[in-house]
Amino acid sequence: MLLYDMTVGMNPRRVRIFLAEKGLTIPTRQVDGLKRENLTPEFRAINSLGKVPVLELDDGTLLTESVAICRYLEALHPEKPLFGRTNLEKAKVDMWTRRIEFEIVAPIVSHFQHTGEYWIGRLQQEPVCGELARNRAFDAFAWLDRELAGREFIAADHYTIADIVAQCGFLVGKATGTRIPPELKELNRWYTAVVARPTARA
Ligand SMILES: N[C@@H](CCC(=O)N[C@@H](CS)C(=O)NCC(=O)O)C(=O)O
Repeated sequence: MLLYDMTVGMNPRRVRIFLAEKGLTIPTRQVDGLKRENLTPEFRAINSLGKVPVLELDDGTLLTESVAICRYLEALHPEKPLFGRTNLEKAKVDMWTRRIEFEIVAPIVSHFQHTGEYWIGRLQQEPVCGELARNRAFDAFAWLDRELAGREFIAADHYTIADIVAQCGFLVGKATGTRIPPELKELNRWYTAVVARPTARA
């Protein structure tokens, strides 16, 4: 197996944290986004969308999408389940992972894409869309803060892929102008705990 990785990227970080939580290591190859290595014809032959992560299997199969890669690795290494244990827990982990992707991560990324220097010349930037995304992000942060009252983790009574997806999103927000407001006590309590895990810097 070979993992195409980008150290600063949010989505490859999900896979690295997932691997670290499982105690697994996979050979990696760095793709430099600043040098636009992800947009070369060679890399587009690996992922036509020009995005990382990509997991290349020993038979040459190419798997993209960070959560799909993690799900495949979970099937190979079920110990320390990060996608839920029971049928109901698995459904809840799915539910929360999707809620986090759409409600939390999407506006954080959209704000970054419409305002960040990295995206100049890569995407059409509209400052007003950045502002709307920022407002949407903060509304969603307040919603998640309310949801987390009395709960240690997002989807289950233990750490799951939903927490990983969320913490990687908030890390992007911290660097790009959608940091968690200090008054959101539950969300800050959860975030402080997940980023203190030994795997958070993977
Ligand atoms: N939905 C995909 C998103 C992949 C993605 O957007 N990757 C980013 C890194 S975080 C990327 O390759 N960005 C480079 C670019 O678009 O220039 C996933 O979950 O893997």
